[in-house]
Amino acid sequence: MSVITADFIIDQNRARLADHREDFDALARKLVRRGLDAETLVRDAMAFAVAVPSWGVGTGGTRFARFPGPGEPRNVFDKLADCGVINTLTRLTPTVSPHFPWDKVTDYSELREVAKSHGLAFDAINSNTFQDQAGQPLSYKFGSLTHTDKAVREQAIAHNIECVEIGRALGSKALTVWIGDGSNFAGQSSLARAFDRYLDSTAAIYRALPDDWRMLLEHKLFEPAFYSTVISDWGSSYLAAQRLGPKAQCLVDLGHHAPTVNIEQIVARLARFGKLGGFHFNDSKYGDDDLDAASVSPFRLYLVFNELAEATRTIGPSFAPAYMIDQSHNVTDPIESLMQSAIEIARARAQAQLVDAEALAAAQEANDALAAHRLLKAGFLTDVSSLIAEARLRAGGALDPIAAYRASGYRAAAARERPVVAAGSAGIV
Ligand code: RM4
Ligand code: MN
Ligand code: MN
Repeated sequence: MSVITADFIIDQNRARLADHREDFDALARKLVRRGLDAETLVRDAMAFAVAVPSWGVGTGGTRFARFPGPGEPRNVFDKLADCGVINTLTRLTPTVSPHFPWDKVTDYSELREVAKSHGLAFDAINSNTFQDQAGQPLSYKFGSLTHTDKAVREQAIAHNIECVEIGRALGSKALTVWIGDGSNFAGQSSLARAFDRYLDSTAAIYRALPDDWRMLLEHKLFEPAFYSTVISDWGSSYLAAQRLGPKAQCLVDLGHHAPTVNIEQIVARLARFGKLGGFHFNDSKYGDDDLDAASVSPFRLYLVFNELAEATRTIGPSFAPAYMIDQSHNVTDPIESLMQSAIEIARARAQAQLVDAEALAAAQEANDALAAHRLLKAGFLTDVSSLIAEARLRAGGALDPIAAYRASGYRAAAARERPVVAAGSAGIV
């Protein structure tokens, strides 16, 4: 498999270096006029990282079809190789968030070593009780952790506990629990009892969680259930996290809300009460929850990071939500999409650091709505491309990761080495 070397990246950067210097120097001068130090901001940008989802490097699909791309990963080892490319070029994604049983292997210390050889470690483990696996004794057709049958619930609990065990071997410190449980008909299931069963089942998983682990409860408005979803919103996940205890926190997947919901406000609330555990970054317009981050609403992503910057200022360094991407790539090369998304996430974060928090607070106190709005928007209106590119450059990454990736011929080499996966199957992820 073709490896993207440091020399290749240096070579790729050479032709872009003079333009980059000019842009970065101009931005640094502009920032000085605003009382900001570019050097500090670059160092701050270099400290940022976001995990990539192991499932994101394969081509996704819809309910209607899946159109596989060339050189798709055939197994978790291929996935790690692809994730390694993303981090090598962007220097933003040193961890991978795996999904089980999709990424199951027999030897997890080997998997950890292979990840390490690609410069990667593992972030939050995702359990999967929204599908039936071959040979599985009991079906999740009517639910998993909230199923009416205790035996099904126990099977789902056991799977989550197994995920924790795997996670320990992989060096992870968090378990993300998303379930598809819900109903398609009014009256099909008891809304009250289904939530009670969720509390009981998650309590059993919680008891098996190591002390230094977090359990991230992920809510989703709808799909695959279309009438009711057990953990449909942040209220439900907050109630459960509150009931479970300090190791349980809420995970905000940006795509899991109704189109007009004020997500940044949810972020502010959860952070304020110590229950903001992590993110799944992506974007959405209507019902699809897995479009590329910032491809539809970059301003919303910026507003989310503005709340995160505010929470960091008030709470301090102990505030450390897990940042992960969760996307499904149907029409792009997944490696390109994930690199682009990681860069857009880093951009929104860097922009949010430019807000003059004191002046903003003063304008808010004085009820000067327009001044407050202009102060808030100042970061979003600043082009920080060269700042985040400088952070990448200093970390050994590419000035233009997507151009470098295209020049590397990685996908063509992967296509030669990895036989085409059979077409025609549908699937959301
Ligand atoms: C769900 C949810 C979960 C992800 C699966 C694949 O919609 O976002 O986080 O694990 O998709
Ligand atoms: Mn998600
Ligand atoms: Mn989703």
